[in-house]
Amino acid sequence: MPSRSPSSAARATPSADFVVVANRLPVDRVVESDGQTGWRTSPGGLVSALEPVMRSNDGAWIGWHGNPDERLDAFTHNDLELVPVPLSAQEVQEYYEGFSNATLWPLYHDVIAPPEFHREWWEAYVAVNRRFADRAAEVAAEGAVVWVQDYQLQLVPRMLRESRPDLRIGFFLHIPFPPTELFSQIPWRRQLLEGLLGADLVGFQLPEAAANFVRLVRQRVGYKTQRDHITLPDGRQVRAKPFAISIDTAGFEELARQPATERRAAEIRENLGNPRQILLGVDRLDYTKGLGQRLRAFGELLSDGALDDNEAVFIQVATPSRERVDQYRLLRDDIDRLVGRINGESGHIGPQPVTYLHSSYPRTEMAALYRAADVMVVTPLRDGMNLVAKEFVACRVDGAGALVLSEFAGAADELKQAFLVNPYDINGMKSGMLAAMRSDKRELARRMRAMRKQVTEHDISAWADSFLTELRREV
Ligand code: ADQ
Repeated sequence: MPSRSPSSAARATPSADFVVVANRLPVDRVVESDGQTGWRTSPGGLVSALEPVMRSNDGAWIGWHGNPDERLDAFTHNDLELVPVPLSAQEVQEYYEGFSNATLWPLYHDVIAPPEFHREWWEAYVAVNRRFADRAAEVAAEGAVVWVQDYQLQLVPRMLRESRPDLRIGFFLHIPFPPTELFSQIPWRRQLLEGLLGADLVGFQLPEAAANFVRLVRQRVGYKTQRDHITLPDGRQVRAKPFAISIDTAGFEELARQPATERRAAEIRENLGNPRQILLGVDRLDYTKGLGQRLRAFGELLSDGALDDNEAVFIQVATPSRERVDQYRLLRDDIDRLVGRINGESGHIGPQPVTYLHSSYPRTEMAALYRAADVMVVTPLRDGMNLVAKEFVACRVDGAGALVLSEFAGAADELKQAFLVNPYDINGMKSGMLAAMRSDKRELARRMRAMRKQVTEHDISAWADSFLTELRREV
């Protein structure tokens, strides 16, 4: 249920033993039917994973509330202490859209798009990181655990340690951490490394990312390193380790098992004209996700005649994101054109080969889509993890369905029984999709069983527990 406007629950700055610091608060503003504004918890695994830890530890969550040029007091929502950090419209442009999403994001994703370097953006990034660190310093109780999230806040650990050496500070990077050759392009590379070194534990999705970080620290900062340990000149130890993020597996399974979900999945298939094969893609509209390559491969399977017109359809859900960043606007036009071309060339009357959807869906609809699909196609050019792949597997309570997965998604490390493809190799993707469509049921069930075991044993609460246990461990 949305809670009433923040003022009704506004309170003095809390004092918390467990503090999460993230770019966004885990709530979205909603306007109710009576015109009043309130808050609704945003969907997403991170908040549900951290909620129990927050409740049992007097937790607080620090983050931007999503509206520029507005100051808000701390407030509670569903018993969670939320501490808003204000951002001006110019800061949103320079710190968030600029340095975070047009410098760091492309650079950390293999420079798929060229990163832009602007000194004003960097200055805004420093100023905003300072504001988050100052707020965390006010909110954290003596000896508290503070967990800083993601690439927007890499300077916070050091800033916070300088003012609050009593704290235990963890940092987790949700996106890839690049190899030294790419990271070294950043004019402010040393400051970023030193920012992260303010933490006791720096977590990454994959072992290679942790190794990249340790190597960079040795080369660029000159500190002593031994495997995943870094020793600072004052003797303090920093650990860099992998923690592959996951999903609320049981929650997705439960949704997928509901009769209403099964009915909806059947209805989706029927609306598409009962094709033999439904292929599905679900992504934020982002150039890292490899949407163009994937659709091109599918289009060629149709135009080559490898697939009959009525044999297979592709549902691509692509939620627009970061629409004020130029590269995202260009991508949207490209994909619109590509979908139009594939559908235009199909030359038959009836359901179109590609159903292209921009909407955001509730979890129940996502579960129905995952259950309706025969082949889930997840082909990012680079992805820290990719939760969609894991959600699909969790929803296949029927043991059916095939996953085509890019080697360059973090999830490929765990979901080894997927049909693994190189998204830059269009012929390889065509063969991967065909193999997934043509495999017999027993082969698919064998693969799915192994993948389901992986996501069941490694869910999001196991991820949060292992990070926090490692963070609290004395070294
Ligand atoms: P993202 O790049 O956003 O995350 P991903 O891991 O796939 O990518 O998560 C997307 C989430 O949004 C999924 O939970 C999915 O269900 C949901 N979603 C997508 N489209 C939707 C729609 N139309 N309607 C409703 N929900 C939708 C970043 C990194 C990833 C990393 C995660 C977590 O880029 O590599 O896995 O953080 O660390």
